[in-house]
Amino acid sequence: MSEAVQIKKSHRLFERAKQVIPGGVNSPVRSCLAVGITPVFIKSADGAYLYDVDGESYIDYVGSWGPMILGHKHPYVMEALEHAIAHGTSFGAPCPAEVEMAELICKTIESIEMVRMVNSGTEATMSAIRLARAYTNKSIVIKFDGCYHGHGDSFLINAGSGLATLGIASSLGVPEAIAKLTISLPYNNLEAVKTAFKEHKNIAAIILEPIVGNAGLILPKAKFLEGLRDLCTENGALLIFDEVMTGFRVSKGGAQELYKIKPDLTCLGKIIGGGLPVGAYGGKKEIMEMIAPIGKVYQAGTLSGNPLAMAAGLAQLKLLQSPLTYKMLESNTNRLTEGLKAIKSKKVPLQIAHTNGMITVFFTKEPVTDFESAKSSDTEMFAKVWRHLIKEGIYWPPSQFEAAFISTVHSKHDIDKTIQAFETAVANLS
Ligand code: HOZ
Repeated sequence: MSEAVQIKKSHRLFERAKQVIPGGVNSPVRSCLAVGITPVFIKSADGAYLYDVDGESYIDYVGSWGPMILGHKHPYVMEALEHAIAHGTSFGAPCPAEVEMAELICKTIESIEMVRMVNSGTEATMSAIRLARAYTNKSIVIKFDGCYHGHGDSFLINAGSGLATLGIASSLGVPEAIAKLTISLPYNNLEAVKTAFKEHKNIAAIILEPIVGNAGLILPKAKFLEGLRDLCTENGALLIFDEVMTGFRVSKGGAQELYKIKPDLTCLGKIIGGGLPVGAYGGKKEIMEMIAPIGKVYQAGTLSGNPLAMAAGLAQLKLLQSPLTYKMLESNTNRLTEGLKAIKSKKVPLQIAHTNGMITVFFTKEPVTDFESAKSSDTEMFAKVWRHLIKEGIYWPPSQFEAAFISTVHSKHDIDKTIQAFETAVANLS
């Protein structure tokens, strides 16, 4: 790609943006601060590709941070959206599509008997812990280091994603009284959770990404999720799975289907909006019926169940009912994983973690099993590789602490080109 052109338009936009948007971006990671360039501004997307304002194209492994399982601008999703938009953009009143959406989610994810739509994953997780606190009449929430559950006050403690990317453990502005109600423990460490339950009688819930995507990709060790399930049941706490990135991606029924664990509550997000702003939380009827207007846990939203978001999301979820989708996703993920694992370098240590549709390349000797080991990754090496990839027309997440997303429409050629670009980048490091 021609750098001169990129600097011209994207750079000019970024300069304007910085005057009126904090840091020039509406979400920190996309600023590309961690990889040492100014961001490219995207004009459009199609299939597995992003197109920037300077006319350059990129093979996209961000996929809007998860929802683009079928690629950008899928014709069926676009048609559903066009049909819905002809009827209006927002009603602030119930609409048929939200009923269909709730039915489809309850049918697909076994642990969800009732579901409430919201507008983002952040809203879903914030609402889920309020509900857990009300149901258990307890206050403390356990989360795990490196997991990210959106930017609610209770979750910004040793969190992954943008906080890890910027190298900050927690956010200013979270009152100590609220932070004190969150215990953050090492992921994959069941003993630490057992100790916490012994020390605190007031634990309302454990919330986690059953497969971590926000510290880079980290898989649960055998029996970790099962152990959490048992500890919650024994101690009268709720188990909340944040499946914003894994729901409908790692398998149709999410990580809970893959690992056969039934959480009490599940948080969903962008994937069920097909790229429009959506979130949802759901679970056992007995718990969900505590929500207003029938129960006394208050939560509301003008744009919740928005007809456009429901139309796009429903179209995507209907397509995802086909097992073929997951076979394609698996085959694409395996091709990329095997290609990257075959890269040999004596000087550059690589750890490659993957699950269906998600992958992370860590630059460390240690196997990555928790946030500490993820942080042992050489972020300078990551940044150098990233800069090579973007020059080669590959849009990889601009942070070591984010998973990359693979779609069904990445072609063999796209994937092989990506492997080749990684190989050259790694060779340049040695
Ligand atoms: N923290 C988000 C992904 N885990 C990134 C959001 C964005 O920049 O759009």
